[in-house]
Amino acid sequence: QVKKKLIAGNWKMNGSLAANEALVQALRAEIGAPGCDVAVCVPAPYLAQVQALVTGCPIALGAQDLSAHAQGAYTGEQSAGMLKDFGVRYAIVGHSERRQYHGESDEAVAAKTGAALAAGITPIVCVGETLAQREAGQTEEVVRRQLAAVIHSNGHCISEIVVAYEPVWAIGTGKTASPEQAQAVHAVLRAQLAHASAEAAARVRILYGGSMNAGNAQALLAQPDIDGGLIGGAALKAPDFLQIISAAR
Ligand code: 3PY
Repeated sequence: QVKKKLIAGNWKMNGSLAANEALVQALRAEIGAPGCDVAVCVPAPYLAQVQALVTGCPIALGAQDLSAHAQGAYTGEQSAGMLKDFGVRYAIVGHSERRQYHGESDEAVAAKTGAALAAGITPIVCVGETLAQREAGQTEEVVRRQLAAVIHSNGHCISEIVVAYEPVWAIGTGKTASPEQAQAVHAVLRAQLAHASAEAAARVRILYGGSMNAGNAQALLAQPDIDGGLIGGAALKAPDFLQIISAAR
């Protein structure tokens, strides 16, 4: 059985009430019945707004992060339960911007993955190497280490996650991994999932992220182990995001 692809927009820290409404209305007007799953991962203050905007259309709501904790003295954080209250279906965890600017370790990312799974939110677990690591020939070792931490502490429900391979050197830089470069890493991740369980290898969608856009989406999505995209800048432009969704049919 062929997996349905997933196209998830990562709005990052962009948007406003007015801009979000215009963007979602433009998507709603054209999206029709997409042949893939679609999500938008929005800044936390706009979850309620976007939850209302996507009601009745095939766009799922996503968050960009969540706390590993259920509640308590964690100023500034949001729990999986709170996200569930707003209809959140997906949560990005371990985006490289969180790993880089907020010091999130592999263990922290694994704990957040567990918190999402426990609440019935699908975690989109991001892995990826820096330019220095790629040039040092460490790509495989880095992504395997990042995914291993998540598998190690969530092994029993690992087939419920989504993985996103986002080479750090391709994030927000306009540089994209070539379809062959991306496929090579996706195959490594697939093999690692297969080692955990055959079910995980078959079910887990491995998205490519890192400057996927309307121009390069088709070639990337044609690769055998690329099951969708986590889309940065192009997710903020309705025509571009719609074109990527069409490429994922
Ligand atoms: C990008 O495409 O730049 C992303 O980081 C998507 O998450």
